[in-house]
Amino acid sequence: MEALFKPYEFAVEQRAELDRDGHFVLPGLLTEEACGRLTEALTQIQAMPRDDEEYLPSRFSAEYNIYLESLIAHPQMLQLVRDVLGAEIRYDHCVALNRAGGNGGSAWHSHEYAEDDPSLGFLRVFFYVNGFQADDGGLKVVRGSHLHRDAGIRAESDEELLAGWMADKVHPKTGEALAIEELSVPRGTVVLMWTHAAHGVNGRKMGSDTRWCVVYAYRNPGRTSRARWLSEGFEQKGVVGAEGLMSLY
Ligand SMILES: O=C(O)CCC(=O)C(=O)O
Ligand SMILES: [Fe+2]
Repeated sequence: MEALFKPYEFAVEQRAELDRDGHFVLPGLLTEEACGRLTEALTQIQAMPRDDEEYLPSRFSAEYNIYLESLIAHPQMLQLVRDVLGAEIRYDHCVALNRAGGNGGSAWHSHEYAEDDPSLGFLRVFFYVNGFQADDGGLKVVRGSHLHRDAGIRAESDEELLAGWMADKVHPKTGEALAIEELSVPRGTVVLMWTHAAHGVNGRKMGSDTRWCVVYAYRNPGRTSRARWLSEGFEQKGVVGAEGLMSLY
């Protein structure tokens, strides 16, 4: 099996940071070989016709590319995910997040899963294959926002988020004021994020190259998941190593 990650540390301290902040950055974690293969895979996804409204090749990326499929159950992927979620995990989705020059980015939002049961986690694993600068397709976060476990965070701009959802809230663990943070990350970076974290994406500059990115999402079973994008055929396919990971419950 080809290595996916370089050596890294994800022990109790790092896990505690993820739980406190809502996200955790592993800079340059992807091997050079993995970056090459991912670029190839995401280029192929990007070239597929997306005239249908469902954007199937992006939203079901692993079903359209064998390398992306193989990462669902890559031993290093599963180890990292289990270090966060524990032994009982399910695959949720794999979505290509390529952003070409001029892409408008994404408004502020959070995602749903088991709002009433914090023991059920939902983890997003972002692969920022060629990284990004804050002002060029950069991911934005609000430390501590995930602890509110609010699936309904929505804002069109930083100002709207500040004046709206953030206005009357603090970091539930530290008591500190909430703040918007713009990340910049190098090539090969992996970002872990709890799904209830507030996040948004700055636009990609006109004339910039494409930001190659894919997200893999996993969760503790227990609830239905709105984002569970996999076809029945794919669930039944028997992806090697993913036995027991593909079912809803
Ligand atoms: O494109 C990105 O960097 C983030 C996309 C996003 O919000 C998500 O996949 O949940
Ligand atoms: Fe998101």
